[in-house]
Amino acid sequence: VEFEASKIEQFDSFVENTASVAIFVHQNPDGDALGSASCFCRLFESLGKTATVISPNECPPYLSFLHGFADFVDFEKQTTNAVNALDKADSVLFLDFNKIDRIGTVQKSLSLSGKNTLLIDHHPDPEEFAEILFSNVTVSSTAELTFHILHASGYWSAIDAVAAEALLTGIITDTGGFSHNCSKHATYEAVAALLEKGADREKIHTFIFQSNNLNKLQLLGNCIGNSMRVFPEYGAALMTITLKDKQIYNFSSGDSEGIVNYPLSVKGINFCALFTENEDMVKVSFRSKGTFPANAFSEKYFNGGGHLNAAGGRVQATLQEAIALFEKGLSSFESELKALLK
Ligand SMILES: [Mn+2]
Repeated sequence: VEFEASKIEQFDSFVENTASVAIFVHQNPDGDALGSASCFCRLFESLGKTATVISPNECPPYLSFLHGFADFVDFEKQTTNAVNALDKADSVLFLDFNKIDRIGTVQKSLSLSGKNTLLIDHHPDPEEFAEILFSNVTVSSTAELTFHILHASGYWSAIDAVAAEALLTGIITDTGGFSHNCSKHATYEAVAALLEKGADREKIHTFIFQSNNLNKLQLLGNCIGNSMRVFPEYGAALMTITLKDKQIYNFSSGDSEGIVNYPLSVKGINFCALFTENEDMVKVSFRSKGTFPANAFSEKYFNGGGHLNAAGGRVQATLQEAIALFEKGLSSFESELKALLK
């Protein structure tokens, strides 16, 4: 991953000119967003600067091993803290999202005038809401892109094992433990350099993939065993988590992480969706194999977007209406879906 020298100079002066930074991640932040945020937190602290990570909503407890997690500010629950941190900040860093509405209602409190702003992201077609934009869709994750920037910058020597571990967490989670979005050698160069810094891969693996609670495993069982509907003619499948399921399985945010991927393990299923029912809307996650554009499907029917093989969206409708919309979408993408079945 190459950068123009002037871009790296911009990054270096962003860090240098920062005394206090507010770091924003997207709603329902994942290991990539919070891993990248945690790395920057550590870096700014080690340089004697103040960093506050602000999440639009709750940070999932499975990531609580990340450095600084206890101090990450949940905008919904700690609005005053978040607004104070933003007021004090002379710089704002946006991580792992391409559209400003990914931070939800936080937008209303976000005044950027007089502040230095930087966006680092790997989603396609970013809006230009920051002065300095690092956007690259060929990398596995924002964490990997952050690595390449830091490695090219004057700050690589300031990265310690703690910061490296946070970045490795982002790479591991966004690739599903090195199963997707990781066919480029640059990803492994990043991994090698982070291991050399002392990042503990086994520890991350244990926290991310071997710290399940029983409810979560049983929710997965319900999704696959009871809720799954297969559409063999399209090579597609859907699963649901209803409000009632949330009660039964004592659902908390992050519990559905990874569930959407399971139908793709079946030969002949190339596209799948997980519908999560909420009081006011239905949230949908999509996964696909090969060339099928999960992002275009989500954009057209579910006000969403994302990557070719991993996308998300939402719709203000009942669960039944959302499923009907999915079926309508399948028939409109019939030729693309059937091409993959040959
Ligand atoms: Mn990401």
